[in-house]
Amino acid sequence: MSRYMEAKKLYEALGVDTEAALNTLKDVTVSVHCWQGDDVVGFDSKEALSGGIQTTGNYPGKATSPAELMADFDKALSLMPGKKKINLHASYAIFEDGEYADRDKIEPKHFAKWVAFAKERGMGIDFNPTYFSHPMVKDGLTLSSPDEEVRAFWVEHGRACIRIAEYFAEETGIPTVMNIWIPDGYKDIPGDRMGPRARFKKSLDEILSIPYDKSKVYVTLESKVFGIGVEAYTVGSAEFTLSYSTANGLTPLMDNGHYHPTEVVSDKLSALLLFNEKVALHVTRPIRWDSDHVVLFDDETREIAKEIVRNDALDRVFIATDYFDASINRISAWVTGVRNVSKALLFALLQPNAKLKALQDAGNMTELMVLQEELKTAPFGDVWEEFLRREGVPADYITAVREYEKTVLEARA
Ligand code: RNT
Ligand code: ZN
Repeated sequence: MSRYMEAKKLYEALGVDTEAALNTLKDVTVSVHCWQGDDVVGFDSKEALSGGIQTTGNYPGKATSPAELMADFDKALSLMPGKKKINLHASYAIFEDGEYADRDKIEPKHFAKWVAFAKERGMGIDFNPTYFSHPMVKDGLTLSSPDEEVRAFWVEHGRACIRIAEYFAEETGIPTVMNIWIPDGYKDIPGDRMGPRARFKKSLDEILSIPYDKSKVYVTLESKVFGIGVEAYTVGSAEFTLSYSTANGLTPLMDNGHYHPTEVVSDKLSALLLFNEKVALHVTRPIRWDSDHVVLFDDETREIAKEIVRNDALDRVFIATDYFDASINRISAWVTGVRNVSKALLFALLQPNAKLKALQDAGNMTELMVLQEELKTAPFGDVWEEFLRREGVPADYITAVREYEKTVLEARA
């Protein structure tokens, strides 16, 4: 009997249907961030990465043009099982023949190549206005700036991005998630905490006042507790973004690197799911701070996946990855992190969730602990390998990554 067939039997004894799990997983979409491929640099400006986010490392071979980024993304995609979307930032606009448009003036046509790329692969596109790495970020501020010229510039950027997001949805036939995150904040104790938040609120109102089809574009708002250089205060705090989302019919987005280190997103999901039709996630791995390490198959990633699965919310949670490691092979980083999101979802789908709930409701915490521990060493790997086999994706991906490194990445100057 094959290892999968044995695993299937063992899971059956635990009350778990592995076939149902595999069938569900193959239809779950994960939105893959494009910015792992070039250390969040983009194509529209020569500015260094700013906004309190940082890539560290100098691994050779990063993509420096649209053609390279697309080729690398393709390579990574070929090693990832399951359905995918591509998640772009506005800074990845593609200008041709010497033309250029600043962020307040970008148009759908500057993303036509990405649309062609996505359509050829049957993928949808998610989108992000880029409120960092740009000279109009003044004193670290964008939509909350007291300088009207700065604030107006970034409002126009937000509006331009909504139009582009709608174009993506129309072209691909798949709704676009457009996530707003601003880096605004202060390094040290502010003299006014409400003023910047009031201006951010006004800016969001102005951006969202343009008409757009809410069944095609889901605007999400991402919170953050602190960043490098904005340690004392961030304008887009959790309370601000949640309140704004709820009051204005947006979708809240939680990045699991954006909370105090002992807070966990896995515990927040059920609460948000009770009050929101949709919830969005940036799955990342913070080590001691919002360090954006490659996602691993670790406890919190599994716990997040369990909350999505056992609350029957696979079609209500927009799952996206958000990390950037420049110290290792970037294709490997991409594939490892995204595969781990799928792996965690499979792990969650292989839990006897009804049984676990029943044990809890019966107050039987003893057996709940014992069963949860037993499940950790159930033959999960055999079911995962079966998923890869059915998806036509190799279990060993480092061989393909090394081959690509030799033939493509090392040839880059
Ligand atoms: C920053 C946020 C944000 C960015 C990307 C590049 O802390 O997590 O989502 O990482 O938009
Ligand atoms: Zn994020």
